[in-house]
Amino acid sequence: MPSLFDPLVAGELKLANRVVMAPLTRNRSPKAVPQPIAATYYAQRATAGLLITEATAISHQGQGYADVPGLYGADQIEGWKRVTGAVHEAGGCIVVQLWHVGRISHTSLQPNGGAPVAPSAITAKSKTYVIDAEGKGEFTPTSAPRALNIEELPGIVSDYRKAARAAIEAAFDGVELHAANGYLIDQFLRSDSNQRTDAYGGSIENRARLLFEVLDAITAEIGAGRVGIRISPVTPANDVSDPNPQPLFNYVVEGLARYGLAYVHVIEGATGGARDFQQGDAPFDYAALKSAYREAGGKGAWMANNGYDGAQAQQAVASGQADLVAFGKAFISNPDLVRRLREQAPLNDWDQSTFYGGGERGYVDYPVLT
Ligand code: 8OZ
Repeated sequence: MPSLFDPLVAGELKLANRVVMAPLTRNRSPKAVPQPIAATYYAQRATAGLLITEATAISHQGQGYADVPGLYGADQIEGWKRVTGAVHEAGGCIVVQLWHVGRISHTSLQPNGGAPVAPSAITAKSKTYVIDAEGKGEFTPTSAPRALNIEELPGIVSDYRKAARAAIEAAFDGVELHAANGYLIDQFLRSDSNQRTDAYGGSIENRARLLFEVLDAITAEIGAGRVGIRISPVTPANDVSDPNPQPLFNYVVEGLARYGLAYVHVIEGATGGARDFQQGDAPFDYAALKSAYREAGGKGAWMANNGYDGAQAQQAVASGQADLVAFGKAFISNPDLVRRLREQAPLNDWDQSTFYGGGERGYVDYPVLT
């Protein structure tokens, strides 16, 4: 029986164990550039089998929160090089999560103060995080978006491609495509936020078109074995919904099977909330989702996420339900989470007030076991 603490090869990624650090937004990158302290933060957690960075904007247009990092300028690549260098020095493996927020943004964060972009001009009932002139962070309603013109989509695909290239320049081991949590790609997938009448709206095939065009571009650029993807079939995060998620996401994973990806990362239920959260008439069947992927020939590692504790994660891996399990908040407060899970040691509590923005406190000062 496989254990959470066994090594795993996922595509081109060689992982020391099955414990993954989930992507976690921390808002500590002024001007979208990761600071030296980010190298300390990630290196402290390098005993994870895989580190997935916080969501990282592929372009200025793709940014939706204050002080989140990007991966489209030379200074950002230099900032990330410090992180990858420190993680590799500590023996870790790290991929960067590629992010375009779509409509989850604010005019103050967009190029020339413009409207955020979306599949359709529908405002999300959601909030974003901005920092005011005095440096105080606050959550504020997202701005009304404008619908993307079909001629603009190749430019967005190209931005993803360039970010994947930049990831390799910055010495990342690979990338994770963020197709979850109600951001741009998920806005295209779900019928409530996508009311387009062109080739990118309507049918499931049309709504998934942008996702596959982006994957075509990224995998051509850096090789599919260095690419993972994150999906969240039923999350209501950022005001997305679909009345019939099972056929939609079964279609998505069947399409993923043809690439030879490193992994498929699935948020079960409501992001950061209930794992049995439901959209549509029936509970979502995650086992059926995984079977659809495997039956279509998908060989990537299957990564489960959302509120697993150590025993549940071990059980998921031992039973074959998942190959990898990603932990979020527990990794913020336990840099040595792998050791603590292995020794069944108590975990430090997290301090929610230091999740978004700030400095060292709640970032690099959580204690490890002695
Ligand atoms: C929390 C706060 C801001 C962004 C996600 C990137 O949900 C995020 C995010 C989470 O995927």
